[in-house]
Amino acid sequence: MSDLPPKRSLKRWLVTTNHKDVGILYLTTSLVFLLLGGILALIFRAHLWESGGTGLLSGNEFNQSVTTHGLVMVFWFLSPIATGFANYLVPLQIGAKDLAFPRLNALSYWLYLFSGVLLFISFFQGGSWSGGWTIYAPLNVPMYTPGAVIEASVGGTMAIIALMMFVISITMGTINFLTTIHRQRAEGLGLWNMPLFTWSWLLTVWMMLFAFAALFAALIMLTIDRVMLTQYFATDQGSGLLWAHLFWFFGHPEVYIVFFPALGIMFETFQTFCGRRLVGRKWVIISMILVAVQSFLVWMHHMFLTTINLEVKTLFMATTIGISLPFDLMVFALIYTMVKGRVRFTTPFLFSLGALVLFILGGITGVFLGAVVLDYEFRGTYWVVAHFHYVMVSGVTALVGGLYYWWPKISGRMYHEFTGKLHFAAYFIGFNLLYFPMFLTWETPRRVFHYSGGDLIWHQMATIGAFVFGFSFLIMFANFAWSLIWGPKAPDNPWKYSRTAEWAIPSPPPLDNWPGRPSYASGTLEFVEETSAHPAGAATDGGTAATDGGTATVDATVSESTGASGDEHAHEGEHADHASIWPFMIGLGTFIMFLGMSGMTGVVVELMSDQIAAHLGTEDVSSNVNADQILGFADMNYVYLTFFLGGIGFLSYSLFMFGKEQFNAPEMEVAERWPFEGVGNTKFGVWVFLASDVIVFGAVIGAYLFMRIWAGWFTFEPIPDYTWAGLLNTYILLTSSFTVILALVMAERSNKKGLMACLGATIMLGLAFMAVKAWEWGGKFAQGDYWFSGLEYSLYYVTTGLHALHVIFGLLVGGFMLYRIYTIDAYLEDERPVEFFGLYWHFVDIVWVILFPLFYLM
Ligand code: HEM
Ligand SMILES: [Cu+2]
Repeated sequence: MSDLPPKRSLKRWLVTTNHKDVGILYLTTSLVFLLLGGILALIFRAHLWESGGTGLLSGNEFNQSVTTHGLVMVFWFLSPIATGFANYLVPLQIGAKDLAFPRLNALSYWLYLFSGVLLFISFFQGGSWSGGWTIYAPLNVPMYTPGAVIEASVGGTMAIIALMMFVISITMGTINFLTTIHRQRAEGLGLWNMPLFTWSWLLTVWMMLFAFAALFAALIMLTIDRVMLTQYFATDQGSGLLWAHLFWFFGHPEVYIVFFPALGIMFETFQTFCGRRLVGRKWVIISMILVAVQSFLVWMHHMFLTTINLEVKTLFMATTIGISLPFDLMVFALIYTMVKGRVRFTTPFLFSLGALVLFILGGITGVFLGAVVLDYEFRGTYWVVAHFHYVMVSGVTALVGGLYYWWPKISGRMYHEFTGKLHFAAYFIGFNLLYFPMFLTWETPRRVFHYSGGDLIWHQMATIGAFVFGFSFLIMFANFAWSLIWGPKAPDNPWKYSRTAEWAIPSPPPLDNWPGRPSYASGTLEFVEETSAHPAGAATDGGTAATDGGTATVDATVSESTGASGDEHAHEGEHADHASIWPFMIGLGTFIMFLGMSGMTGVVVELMSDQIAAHLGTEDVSSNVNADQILGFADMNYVYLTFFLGGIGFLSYSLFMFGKEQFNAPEMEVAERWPFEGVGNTKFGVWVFLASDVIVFGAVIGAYLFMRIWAGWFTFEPIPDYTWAGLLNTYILLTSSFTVILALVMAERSNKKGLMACLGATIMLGLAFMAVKAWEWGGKFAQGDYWFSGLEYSLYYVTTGLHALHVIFGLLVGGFMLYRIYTIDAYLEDERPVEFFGLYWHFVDIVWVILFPLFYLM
């Protein structure tokens, strides 16, 4: 850990872990992706100027542009821009000094940035993924995309791996934010009193945790299909439906994940610019919680056109339409806040209001799609395109409002108000010109560039709208550039009625956020001396604390009532160090490794070509796969191989250095933590991580059950014939759970030798498990049974292989800990890391206890 270089140096941005810096990085990066995604859209809208296409793009290029546009906008722009706001603002709104794990936060960012770079590299690998952002099976595996697209299989794999890397970044972010919001709230700030943006973000990250884990599992299976030739999504045995279930179990919550932060911004800006607290604030929060839970119960409305029976479809129609009720409540709360307050039409408010209008239109047209019968008609048409753009870009609208709202806080300067309004006018007109005609062209199939001549005029209007809409963003960038150079200095609080804590400190806020320790114990925000005794039993939820929401009658802003001023001198020296290069290095290592992995299919085929030929020559287990087509992939590409292996080396080294580095995250001594008082940040983080891992395994095991049931449970032929090997391994792992408990006992007694012996025994048992496993797999390979031999084989090898990877990861961590104990007497004073390792290890054991009967006995 070293000092933080000044903001003008590049180095600062490579090593920073400060939440405000990371927030700025997220915001700017996501805006760059917005531009890239927008340019793609303008290109394909230009192509659609004539009904047969203008010839600007080839068919395949059109598909790639549309697909990548969708992926970039949903994943690399819309989710991360909200993460940027959250990074900057959530700690400020809850009175924390930083996120719970600042280095992990920087790591999330670097993984995000590099994953986006990988996505765009895919264009130069023979062409990117072209099968739509929903990546439907079975078109998502190379065997089903012959001809020109097969050459693009490296690029296609790259896009999918890029998405996987993005999901890893998201998962780390969720762990970080959940720990932060649940454990780092300033004294007296109960959950109910949290500002609404933080509330919306809390629910967003909870949804992310579960939704993205399901996507992660799906992407793991897909990547293995593409790189190692397993057959999850290549069969006629339920592949297509399996993908749809996994994707939409993620995909529907995702639409709320991208919308919730926007909703949070709408609540904040409505309060500030209507000068009163949100009407029905508690009910709004309850509605948001309801939506968050219910979002996981509606995914099948994306599958109304499949063979799922009508009763189930009807049920999902009901849950879908039911979810609009809490949304109605939120919409009415916003409208009544306007009616009851005094509105000031500043730029941020205009954008929020615009977002509300668009959301209402998007919501109404969504109910059409939620009705089974109407969906039969509208599904797969431009109606859907129009609907989800109204909803999603409504979210974008509010987020743009957020950019204006917090611009003075982040940049320290005011933007130009009239130009802001001009931007809104161009934006709103452009938007509606772009998307409204799409409702009228609902007979045009989506993602197709040959539309009927009769729709020409609507498509041309949409294309014009697209350019107006795109151009409007240039006004915004010009405004911000002007502001940075010539804009007047922003006061601490430029908005009269904003009440959230970020407005109580200077613009931009100092590195350490607060003079002293923020506290809401008295009902309003105050800064107490860090050294003062902790008052016990502070009021946590009196409902009176002025933490959120303007008021038109009490004319007191936060900064007046708190007396916050510029005297942050006392704390400058204390936290001068926020720097670490290792998050960047780990991101780079992952980048190199994944870049290599995208080209490994050919290497795998080359290495296994004899077995593939022999296998597909003798028995035709999977009738869909043709040996010639697969063998056509053979290509011992040493460049990719080198990247892959080199990346693993680089990554391992960086992780090792990251683990060794001394870094103290700011822990809050006094904080509101209900209901997680006694847990500890890291432990909480480990639990959250394990919760997401449960979903990953749940989805993979679920895929096994799904396909086995599809085949007919008893006609499905399970693979293992070495039942006793599985049984032996069950004993071995269970024993290792005991040794890891003993290790904790030894650590608690500060018994170094005992600790090393018990941890060492755990590692030996883990190695024994892996040895038995290797023997078992070796035996099967000798019989000619490989992971590509058929669907049952894929299921067996991948599910147990994923578990084995978890064991290997545990062994690496365990080995690292052993090294730390040996070299620096680690964990003898503070045994908690041993406990966390134990939690993980027990989890891996429990998974095996589930896998063993499923694969070996049933
Ligand atoms: C207000 C309640 C909503 C309802 C009732 C609703 C309903 C639906 C339905 C039934 C579909 C499937 C249509 C089809 O594929 O035929 C759909 C598609 C979609 N919705 Fe919504 N939706 C709602 C809100 C949202 C929100 C909040 C977002 C995003 C922020 C969103 C984004 C999308 C997207 C991206 C698709 C496209 C799926 C695809 O690519 O096939 N929706 N919606
Ligand atoms: Cu949905």
